[in-house]
Amino acid sequence: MKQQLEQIRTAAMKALEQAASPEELEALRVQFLGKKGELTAVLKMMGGLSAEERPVMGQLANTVRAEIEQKLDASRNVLKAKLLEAKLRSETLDVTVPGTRIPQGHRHPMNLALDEVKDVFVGMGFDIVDGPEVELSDYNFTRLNTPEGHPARDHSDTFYVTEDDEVLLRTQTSPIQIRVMETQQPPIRMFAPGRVYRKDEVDATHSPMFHQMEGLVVDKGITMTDLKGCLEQMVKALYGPDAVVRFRPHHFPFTEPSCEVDVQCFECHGAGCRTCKGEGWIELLGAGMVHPKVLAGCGIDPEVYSGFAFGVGLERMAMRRFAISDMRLIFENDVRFLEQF
Ligand code: 2NL
Repeated sequence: MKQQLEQIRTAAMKALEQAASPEELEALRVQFLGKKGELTAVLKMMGGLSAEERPVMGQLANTVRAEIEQKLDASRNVLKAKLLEAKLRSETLDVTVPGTRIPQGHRHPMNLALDEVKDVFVGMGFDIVDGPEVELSDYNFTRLNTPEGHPARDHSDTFYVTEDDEVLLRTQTSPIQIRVMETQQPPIRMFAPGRVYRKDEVDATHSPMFHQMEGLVVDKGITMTDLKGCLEQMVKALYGPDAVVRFRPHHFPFTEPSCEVDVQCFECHGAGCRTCKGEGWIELLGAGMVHPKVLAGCGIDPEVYSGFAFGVGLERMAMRRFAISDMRLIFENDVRFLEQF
């Protein structure tokens, strides 16, 4: 029996030394010390021993059990330390490894151009206002002194949404201003950029969806002088303090008088070149004094108040600003194009 106990001790010590995981250790504990384990099996045979031998073997068995338990604890601790070390090693962070560069986007050239213009008018105290793209014909045309039968209302030019032609995709940003004048008494100083829609075929200078920006000032005593000063200020802010501005008579149904505003060609200074197509001038925008009928139609007394308004095409402005030759590039969103800005 003594020999058996010694064997169990030797086998247990060797096995515990070699155990590689907590699961293995547990299996060994069951194998040697468990209820059906080897040590228990030997102790069960104690009954067959003599009275002198029994306490001696009992003590030896207890010593072996204690030694195995001690070794189990020791092995457990060694394993734990090893596992921790391995975990730490596998999770080390090398702070000197170069980071992964995350590609960063940027603003679209249209937004860059719009922001420049917005800044000018915010600087002059204008509110930036938004409005619906699906509009009433009434707001888009009739109240802008463009009655039924006017060519601008033709089905070949306008996307109507309803059979009765009462609802459409706005063809200009002016209805935003009608909505403001209708709900707000002067003084009004507002700037309204947004998408507009017209039935145009796509080519280098046309798109069925494009962007306009319109400005409106209404107050007591507003005159053509205010219009000229304000727009001259805008052109100089965008094209430099030496820019030369020209006002040319024109016609719009919603303004009277109306004009178009040109800037002297910044390439040839008026001589005529490719940039200005030999004209010496580049057309920038349309403007005018708000028609009294339009003011009255919004509940603003034209005997008391007057105002000026202007409209600019944003694509044309962005194309000039960034020397973009084809409008389709603006909408296609080819990254090879966008990356240039
Ligand atoms: C252009 C010309 C213009 C306006 C827009 C306007 C709006 C109201 C009343 C009167 Cl509510 N006028 N807008 C006035 C003159 C010209 O746009 O060539 N746009 C691209």
